[in-house]
Amino acid sequence: MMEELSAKKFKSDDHSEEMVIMVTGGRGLVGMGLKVEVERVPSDKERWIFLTSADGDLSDMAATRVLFEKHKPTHVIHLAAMVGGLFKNMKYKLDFLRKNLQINDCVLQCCYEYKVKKCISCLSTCIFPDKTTYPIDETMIHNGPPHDSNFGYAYAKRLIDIQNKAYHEQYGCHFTSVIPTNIFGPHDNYDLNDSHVIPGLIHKCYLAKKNGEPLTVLGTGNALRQFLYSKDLGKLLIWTLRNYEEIDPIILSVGEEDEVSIKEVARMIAEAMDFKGEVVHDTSKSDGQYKKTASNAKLKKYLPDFQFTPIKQAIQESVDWFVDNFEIARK
Ligand code: NAP
Ligand code: GFB
Repeated sequence: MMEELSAKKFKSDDHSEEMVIMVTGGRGLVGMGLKVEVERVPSDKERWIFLTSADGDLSDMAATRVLFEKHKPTHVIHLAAMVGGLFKNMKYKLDFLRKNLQINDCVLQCCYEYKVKKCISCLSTCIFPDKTTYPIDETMIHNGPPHDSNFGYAYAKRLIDIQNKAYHEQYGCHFTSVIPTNIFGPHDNYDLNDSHVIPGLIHKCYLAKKNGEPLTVLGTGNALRQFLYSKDLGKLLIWTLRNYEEIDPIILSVGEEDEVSIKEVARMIAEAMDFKGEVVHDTSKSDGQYKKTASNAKLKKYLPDFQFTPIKQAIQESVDWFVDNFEIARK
């Protein structure tokens, strides 16, 4: 079977037939941000399938093949992954490594076997070398070890870039990747211990307001991050699907000037929640990587006029979503 799949059979630019776009991890934070955008600007030529883990375990090759056989996607946006914030990454380094290696191997191999014309996977700016110069750009992924707090996740994600290159060079596959920064928005994971900082602080602030207690921010609050709203990422993923032809990855990030401290983010969340109580810092907890300032110059070259949602507005929308959907939110 491997022999039959020659490079010339992959025609990533042939959009004459209907595109069947299968999104793995379609019910997660990024998947739901993408879905909102797909529904806002539908195209007759595109049929979208948003998979959930209930549809099949993508760390299992047989189950993954069943999904590809059933849906016969022409395009795949691969979002499914074991995901978590700093503290979950610190606790489960081996699980992050193994689970994500397994999922990525199953999905990319099936994309090859089922002649998928284009696959877009999701890396993260936390996978870049810890000791580096700033700003980080797309050429620097493999230049040195990642921050120790999340090396399991980081190495599994780095290997997607290597897999994409190898599938391209050996079989001519058009598999590429995007590199978003720290993402937030509606449908996030609001778990109090394992989530990323924005959903974690939104949930804590909600409880602090309800119970008349202080809001506890973990760490010093001095760490710096570039945050990306899931709805903006949804728009950028559709652009990537329709327009981005490189195998090499592209960083999807707000500008370097839009980097904010965790302290500032906590303040914005408290304001959006109309929380008037005390904000305290538990400095016994880790700050993680101090910063991972990324350049969005490549993105800006392709899309000079792209407008990111202002962070205050995006945080307000995310807080409102959480308050309105408290009962059903993942937490
Ligand atoms: P998420 O909300 O946790 O969504 C990930 C989804 O993957 C989950 O909804 C889960 O499906 C699915 N999944 C996990 N294991 C699976 C398995 N074995 N089989 C099938 N499906 C499985 O995470 P996200 O934030 O949307 O992340 C999407 C992508 O963006 C990931 O590749 C992540 O690494 C990347 N990324 C995220 C961030 C961030 O800050 N969140 C930053 C950079 C990159 P169910 O919900 O149905 O169980
Ligand atoms: O979003 P986050 O967990 O991940 O943010 P990273 C961690 C930063 O927020 C640290 C501070 O500086 C924490 O000290 N922080 C303050 C909190 N309060 C909280 C809280 O209640 N919860 C959390 N989680 N943090 C992740 C990587 O790094 O970035 C992942 O570990 C992933 O692999 C993600 O790729 C994008 O930005 O530090």
